[in-house]
Amino acid sequence: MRTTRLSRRTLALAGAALLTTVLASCGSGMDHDMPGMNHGGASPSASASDGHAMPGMDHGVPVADGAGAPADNRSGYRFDAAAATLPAGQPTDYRFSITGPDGKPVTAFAVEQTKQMHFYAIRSDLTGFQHLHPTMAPDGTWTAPLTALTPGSWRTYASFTPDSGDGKGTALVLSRTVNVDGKADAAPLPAAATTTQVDGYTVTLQGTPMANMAHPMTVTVTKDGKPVTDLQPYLDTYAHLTAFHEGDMAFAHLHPASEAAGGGQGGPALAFHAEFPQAGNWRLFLQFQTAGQLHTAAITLKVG
Ligand SMILES: [Cu+2]
Repeated sequence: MRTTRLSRRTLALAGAALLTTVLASCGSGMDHDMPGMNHGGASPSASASDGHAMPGMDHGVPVADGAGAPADNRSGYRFDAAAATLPAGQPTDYRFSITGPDGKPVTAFAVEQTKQMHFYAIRSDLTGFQHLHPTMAPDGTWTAPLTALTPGSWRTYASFTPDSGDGKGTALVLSRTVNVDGKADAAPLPAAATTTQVDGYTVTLQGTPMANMAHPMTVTVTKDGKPVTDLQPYLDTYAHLTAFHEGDMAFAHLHPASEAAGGGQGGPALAFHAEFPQAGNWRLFLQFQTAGQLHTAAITLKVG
């Protein structure tokens, strides 16, 4: 699989419910009933909230993840892209902007996990994962330098928190489709597994998440049968875990239970708060760093 550049962040399709409220509750006091938040109809559950009252969680800004089918607008914010079609087989700049409820491009974004904008691209068969940090021009136009894309139907995701206007402090994930020219060969989704390999590392998942329930999950990294204990902070944690749902391509970001303590001594076990908004197969991408190099492991997880 393709490994892209560094990054990390918080994610999940905003707009849905549980995740949004649950994660908002561990931020800095953001209320789940704040205007502009789109809950998609579900209501928070006390048990899920309890699962988040963990020591060591400290999101610098309110984190409001949500979940649901991908959408290009939520809570009055719209994700506009310059092109609906991109060329295959070559690096391509993907330009986009976020329009706010006032109809103007948003230019003020809160920094989350060291970045104002976290951007993802993935093909409809959940291959080709890219996680980038675009740069913004003064007029609010973002440019994400995508590496070469394979032909087919793709989705892009913009994950951000406006720092002004009606939606200030509301974490959102908006998504668009984009077609890449050429004949598409869809790859079958690899079968669900609990372990996978990347760059000589073995990544093992523990936990049996259920849809719409907060659930702890642990990722363990080993190499040659030995625990890996030299994980470096990747942005502000030791690993970044994002997931995409087979079929509708819903997006989820799994929050680490604690931030990186600093230095290069993370691992081998990393705890996450797993909460998947839907049952079914999810393709997980775990990104971690050792010796200055980013590794991206992919694994299919079946959520009951
Ligand atoms: Cu990121």
